[in-house]
Amino acid sequence: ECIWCKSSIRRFPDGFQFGASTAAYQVEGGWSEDGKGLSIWDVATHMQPSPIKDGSSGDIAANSYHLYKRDVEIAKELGLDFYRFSVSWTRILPNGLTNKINKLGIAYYNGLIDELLRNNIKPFLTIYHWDLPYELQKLGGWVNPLVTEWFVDYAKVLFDNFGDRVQLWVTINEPKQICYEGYGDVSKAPFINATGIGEYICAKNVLLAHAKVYHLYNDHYRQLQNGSIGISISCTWFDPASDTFDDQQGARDARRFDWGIYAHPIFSKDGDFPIEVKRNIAYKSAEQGYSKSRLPVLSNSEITFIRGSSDFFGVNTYTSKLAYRDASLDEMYPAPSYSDDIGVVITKDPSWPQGQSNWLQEVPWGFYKLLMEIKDLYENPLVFITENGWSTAGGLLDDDRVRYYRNYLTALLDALNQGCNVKGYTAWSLIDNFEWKQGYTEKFGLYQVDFTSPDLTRRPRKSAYIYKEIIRSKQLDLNFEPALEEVYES
Ligand code: GBH
Repeated sequence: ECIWCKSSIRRFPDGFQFGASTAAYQVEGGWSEDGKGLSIWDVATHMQPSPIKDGSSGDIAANSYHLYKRDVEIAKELGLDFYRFSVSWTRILPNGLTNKINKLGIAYYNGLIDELLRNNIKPFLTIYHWDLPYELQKLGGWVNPLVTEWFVDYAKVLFDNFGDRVQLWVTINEPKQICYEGYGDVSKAPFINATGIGEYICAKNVLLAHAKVYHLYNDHYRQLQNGSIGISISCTWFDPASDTFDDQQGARDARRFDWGIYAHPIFSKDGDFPIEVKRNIAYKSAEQGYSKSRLPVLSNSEITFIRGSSDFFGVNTYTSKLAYRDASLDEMYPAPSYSDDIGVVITKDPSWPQGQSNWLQEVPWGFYKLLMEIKDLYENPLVFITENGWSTAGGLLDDDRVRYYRNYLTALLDALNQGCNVKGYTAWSLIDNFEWKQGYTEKFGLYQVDFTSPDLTRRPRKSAYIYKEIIRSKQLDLNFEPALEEVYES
């Protein structure tokens, strides 16, 4: 029975916050303007042959570097409580390190933050959303343990310059995408193929970098600046493909590897990596002849340092998958590899609605189960949904995105009814943008951006009117329809 498709009008709790998100490299453009240094994505998108599907780049993107006032106007039109954006590390520190602080970079974000505050919209600042300084990548990037110090030095500059006005912070966006996609499966810059080893070294460094910045804020800024700081972890729900014990265990292991490896050390009572992850990797490593586990150890002091280092759990979630165990798995994946370590086969149900992104299926009950498991595993932490959204090929009449948002928000309301402590929801994305390796072929915006027009015109989609009404009324009315002339004539 469908628990999420009840049709009555349902209300969000008082104080529930709504926002929308973007990330610097995906919207800003201005890639070499005003003293900005090169990031790994600037370098990646200029490689020949291009690793990007349509050969495009974020050189100009949605040109938010120059059009940020229009972006804030859009946030205002939608009635957002907050706008989540990220800072480009090399716009602030062109070489990655603090020997040179770029005043014009600071000025850009001051302009954006002040414009938001003038419009009564809270700035929600992500310190790192994947655009590592290229100079630091030359030194190994996220697999060099020194990255934790580079990251702290950078974050300090942000707290010093923006912390008087910014009270919502995310340290790092989506550790798995940084580590596994960047150092495991070559689907994100820096495209280093070291699966089975690289993503685990990265995982430890990301956790320590995050925790150091949390403690920096906690010890030196919180009292004066009075904000909240957390981390955003991408969470996919993996459901067992059958109800056998094996498949249930397999799906659980898939969840532990996907997000538990990052969430457990921070949010669980005991800290450290999940037992399932430690056990699988240790077992396979021994079998493969390694002298110790390929998963780095967290020492007792590191466990203590990381545990509890977040004021909230930022959940980025889009989709679900099915997982099952298979006896012939040994031949299926290379060893060592992340997929081999998990030990499951991943599929999807062909009946699930499909987005424009091949990985994206609409499974609202998976969102509900995810929130319930986070509540159970981590003693009902404060949760912010920091990303959730749907891709299309384009067009203003995005009825499938409308359906997705309504069904996911219904699942969220169901989870709130069960006592989940979710305080806010963030749509990905405010506007169409550069979708990493997919270039501009997948659109996530509530507002369409016309990338062929010189002024990168933004226009609201149907989903923007729907979201706006949800925010205005603080309720979900499945029968609300905006006037279609409005959608076409805007
Ligand atoms: C987010 O990443 C990013 O933060 C954002 O920059 C990006 O534009 C946005 O999403 C849209 O992609 O189901 O096992 O096949 C989300 C990354 C990649 C996470 C696909 C879930 C599916 C894994 N997602 N992944 S699986």
